[in-house]
Amino acid sequence: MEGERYAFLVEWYDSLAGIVRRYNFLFYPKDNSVEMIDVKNKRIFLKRTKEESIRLDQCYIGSSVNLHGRQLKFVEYSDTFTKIKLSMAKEKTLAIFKPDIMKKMPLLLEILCTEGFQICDMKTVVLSKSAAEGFYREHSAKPFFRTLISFMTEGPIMALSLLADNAVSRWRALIGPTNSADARSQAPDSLRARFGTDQTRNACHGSDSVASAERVEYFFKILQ
Ligand code: IDP
Ligand code: MG
Repeated sequence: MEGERYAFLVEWYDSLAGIVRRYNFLFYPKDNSVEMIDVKNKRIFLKRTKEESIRLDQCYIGSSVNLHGRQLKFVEYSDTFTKIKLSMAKEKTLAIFKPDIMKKMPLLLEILCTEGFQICDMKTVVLSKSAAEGFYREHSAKPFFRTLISFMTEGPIMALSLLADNAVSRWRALIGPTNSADARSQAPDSLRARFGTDQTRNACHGSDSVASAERVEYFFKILQ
């Protein structure tokens, strides 16, 4: 029997050509082999080869793996089998402790660990006005935008890249509803219920999807 095969869509930034190349990345646990097919021209890019350096637990949405000098970014599952089998698998999300709760840092870090989140990266920054506006650009037309920007720039924030099974939805569940008052009535144990004040001063940020979790790069690569 051939055994299981896991399929992912991966991206590699080809710096020479200046374009992002996309591949179907196939992993066969039985003999720890990898095969890669170019999504665009459907040609085999890497014929099935045993790759000692690749393990299944490194293959999850949001992860980056180095294969023969190429940094491959795992973007999506490419078949239903893989999605169902691994959807409880590890994900990364972006969490932010906003200026209103920076003084509670020791307690917050303890909660993160107790809840089973692994901290992959953390960074304290004071956001400039333009950095905060860039981060929240999809809200630029909202009536609360100016209040939000002045809140997010009033003092340091802590950005964290968190890893856990289903990290995106688990972190959103732990922080609770956007409005701290709603959080107190609907999710009294949530972080926004415990530490937030109102609709704006709500203690934490959490990415709402795997795609937006990639903004983690905004903090760890782009912002100094
Ligand atoms: P989220 O942080 O729960 O994803 P979003 O709707 O994406 O909520 O809004 C981003 C941030 O903008 C919120 O966390 C909060 O600080 C602020 N905000 C959202 N809605 C309101 C509002 O109606 N009034 C004031 N501030 C708001
Ligand atoms: Mg949001």
